[in-house]
Amino acid sequence: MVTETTQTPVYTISKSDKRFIGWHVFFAVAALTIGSLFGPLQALQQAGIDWYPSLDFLFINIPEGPAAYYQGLTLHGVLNALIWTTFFITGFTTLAVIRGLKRDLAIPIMNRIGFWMMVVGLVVAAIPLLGDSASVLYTFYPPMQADSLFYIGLVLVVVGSWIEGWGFYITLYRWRKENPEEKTPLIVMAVVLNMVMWQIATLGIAAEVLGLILPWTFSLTNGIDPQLSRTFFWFTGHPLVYFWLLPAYASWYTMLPKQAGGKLFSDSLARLAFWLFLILSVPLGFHHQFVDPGVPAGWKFIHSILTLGVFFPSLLTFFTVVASLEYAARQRGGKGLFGWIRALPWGDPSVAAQLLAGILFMFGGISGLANASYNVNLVLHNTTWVPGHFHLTVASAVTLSFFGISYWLVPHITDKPLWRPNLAVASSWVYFAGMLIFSNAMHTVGLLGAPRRTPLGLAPYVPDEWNGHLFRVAVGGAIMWVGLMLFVVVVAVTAWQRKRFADGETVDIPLAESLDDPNNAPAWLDRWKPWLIATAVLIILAYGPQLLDQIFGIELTSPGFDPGSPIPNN
Ligand code: HAS
Ligand code: CU1
Repeated sequence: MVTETTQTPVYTISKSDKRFIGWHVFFAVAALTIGSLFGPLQALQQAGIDWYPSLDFLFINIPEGPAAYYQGLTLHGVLNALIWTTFFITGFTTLAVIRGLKRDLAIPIMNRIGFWMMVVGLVVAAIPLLGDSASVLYTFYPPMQADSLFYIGLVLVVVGSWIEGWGFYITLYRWRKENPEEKTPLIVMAVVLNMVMWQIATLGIAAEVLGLILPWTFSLTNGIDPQLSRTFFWFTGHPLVYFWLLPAYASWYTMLPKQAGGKLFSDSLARLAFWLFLILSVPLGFHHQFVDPGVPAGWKFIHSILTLGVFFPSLLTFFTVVASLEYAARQRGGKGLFGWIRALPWGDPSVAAQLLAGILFMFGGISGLANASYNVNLVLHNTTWVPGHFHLTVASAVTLSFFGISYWLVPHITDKPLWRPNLAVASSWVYFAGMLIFSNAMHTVGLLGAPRRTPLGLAPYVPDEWNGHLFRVAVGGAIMWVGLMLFVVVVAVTAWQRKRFADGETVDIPLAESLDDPNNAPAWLDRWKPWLIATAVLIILAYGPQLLDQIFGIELTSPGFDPGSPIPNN
């Protein structure tokens, strides 16, 4: 909605769009709240304290013993890693596109259909999850087999996100037609590129679920090929992590510098980083399959090298974002080699959350480098090191950044001031402190050999030297939960309070200017076609031959297993 004033036209987002974005955030935060309940329960469980069965009244069916752990872990992974992220990202993308282009969505009904399809998918998947017939973890590796409804629900969530994506592409396409001379605003390029990458990436699980899993759960085939399923899964599973990360990067590049009181160091470098993510995010999936016997070593080597390649745009990001922050801090009077860090606006809840996210991500990046190194991976794969790594990435870089974004976004869409900003700052610090303890303990005990995806509190073989670390896992996990609940309370009270902004007062989306003029950025940084072609070519080269080999060698022989019982399903 554009309103003409005496000066320049001002763009305000319509009430109905604000409400629509609000629904995304509502479902995202609700999923995070429920999913995170299992976090401390699992962490305490590692130290031998089993409180999960006491939640019996909340669920349709809580099983006994280790099966209860797997139900909880699946709910934790699906709700936090898949639902919290996807709903928040599509909501944030909607706001970024509308506000970045200063234009309404081209076909609003399309985005609404996509969104409500995601909600239906969530409900459909929740039924078997709560009923303990889908305790297959968020990676749902066959031959573990869940109720068909679980997969159908996930398909609806993914297809819904595609439809929302199409709504964004059409909107951007129309804007480019209307504004042929202008460069796409960086924020819009970043979030739309992320949706395009996601759409290419999810072709993998589409093939896995529609081509292999659903025919198998409907008994149209006698068995499944676990190797091919895993290969399809990781075709999606790796870029999935960048689908989570890029919206956080979009905020670090295009908003955080302004919030910190400065400007983006380089618009061109930022664009380059995003294009590199488009071409490099997908063809790396075998770095999750270094120990898979069915993938030849040469392909693992190629994907290992490409993984080191995708490290590069994150290093670029490190450089550009920290340079922007330093510029801001020095504008604010910051001095010294590192002394400027104190001059950053740490009292702003949105800034504090994102700075703490970035600090934790430095450690997450380092553990990622260890994962990616083929021979080192053989030591840490399937140990608690890996969840240690991904709590520093998706549960820190991404989740804490989304806390930070929520601290201005919720006031923006509700027209209500943030409730208790000091508590909001505290939420991030508490979460940060818990994460430091938790992730350090998970990495360390992983190197000592502790397996991941295992209720160690019930295991008879735990050596004494693990116990101190497992205790730290429990303490860190419990502290993180307190921080997370503070976040939930702050945003919930903000949204539901009666108090509104006084007339004329508002919170706008904080869009940073750049030190270099975006209009001087080279034209090839604003063209989609060459980058899309490069993306397709690289994927075909890095995946094509091995994928064809596995498809032609398909063996639909494995029966399904219910993780709660050792007897095959059929
Ligand atoms: Fe990873 C496994 C390799 C990044 C998530 N990863 C996982 C799994 C998840 C995950 C969920 O190569 C487990 C999957 C499962 O269930 O089995 N990962 C990497 C590499 C990177 C990486 C090389 N991962 C991520 C991100 C994730 C994520 C991001 C989620 C969002 N990962 C692996 C590998 C495995 C793996 C193997 C398989 C392990 C196995 O064996 O199973 C890189 O992209 C990381 C690059 C990051 C950096 C850091 C840059 C730092 C920045 C901070 C700037 C600072 C600021 C603050 C802003 C180079 C940008 C300034 C503050 C001031 C105060 C000044
Ligand atoms: Cu990965």
